[in-house]
Amino acid sequence: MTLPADIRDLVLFPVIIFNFLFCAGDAHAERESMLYPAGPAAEQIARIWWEMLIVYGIVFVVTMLFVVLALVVRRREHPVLGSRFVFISGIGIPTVILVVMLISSIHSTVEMGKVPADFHIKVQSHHWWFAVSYPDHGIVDANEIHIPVKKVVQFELLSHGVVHSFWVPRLGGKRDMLPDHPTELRLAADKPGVYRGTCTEYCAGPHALMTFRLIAHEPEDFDKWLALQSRPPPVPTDPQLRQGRDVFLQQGCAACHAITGISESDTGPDLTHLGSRITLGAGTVDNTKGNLSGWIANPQSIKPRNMMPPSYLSPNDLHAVVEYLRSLQ
Ligand code: HEC
Ligand SMILES: [Cu+2]
Repeated sequence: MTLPADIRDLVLFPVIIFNFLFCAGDAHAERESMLYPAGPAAEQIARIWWEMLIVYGIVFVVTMLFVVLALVVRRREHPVLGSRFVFISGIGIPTVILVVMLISSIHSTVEMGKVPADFHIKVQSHHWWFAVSYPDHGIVDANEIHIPVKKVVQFELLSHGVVHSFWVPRLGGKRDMLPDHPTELRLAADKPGVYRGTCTEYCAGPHALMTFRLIAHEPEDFDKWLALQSRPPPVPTDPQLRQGRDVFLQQGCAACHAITGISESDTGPDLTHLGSRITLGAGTVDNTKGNLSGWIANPQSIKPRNMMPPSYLSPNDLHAVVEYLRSLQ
């Protein structure tokens, strides 16, 4: 037996809500849902969400009771409830509820924008990855953002190309990333940890594989990280690493990728700190030796339709460039 489509949708609705509430993550995975807020902005958003769920849930139940009442009570000459009741419950009460909810959400939005920023980071989206820079410290990175905990970080957001959107569900709201028009967003994390961020505006191609990691450190660890990253990578002395660097410079990689001190292009992600990255391909796979070799040999097999062409390196050159990139911390 197949149910008519609208009945099926009605059945699906509670299933979706149930999934959203209870399956947003399992015990083994990170719970990357806005229902597990880890910062002040996200807490405000989660609070509004619960308020809305409860208030509108009550409205829904009460409305359904009246529907049932209308079905059960036999038609009479004179209506059971007069037109005054219809005006109050149909126009008066909804108007009050909507105005109260509107004021509550406007209030939260204003509060979120008011907090003064302690730290400044620029993020620019590209087809289909994120360039990250720390203008006050001269650090450039990609697909990974490091912040100190309990500090309000002001993100300046920009896009190279089409509209993308920046979202770290556990830390706050979404903000569009537009070409030629910087937008800003302030976020803070309460606890150290790795938070997943994503592009949340459909941007064609491998949009679903365009994520980043935001890593919140204790202040001392963050200072160590800053000091380490501000230094250019050491010139390799090991013969294999030297060979890897030469492959990087001579086989076209340097035409698209920057590594501080040896190349400058910003067509692809900056690779100065590739060795310390958690993922490859903007969150597509873990940064392991095997995945890195696979990525360089044929990035399209890992992230179809991304902008990096396959390379045709000899096994020996591939091995050398992998070792070299892994040495860049
Ligand atoms: C035509 C430009 C271009 C060339 C040439 C190129 N790349 Fe890329 N590369 C990219 C782009 C664009 C990305 C980002 C892909 C994505 O995630 O969507 C990328 C991603 C990468 C990544 C993953 C970085 C990360 O953080 O996710 C590595 C590693 C890499 N390239 C290494 C190389 C090496 C080694 C070579 C030379 C053999 C090379 N690339 C040649 C454009 C290029
Ligand atoms: Cu996108």
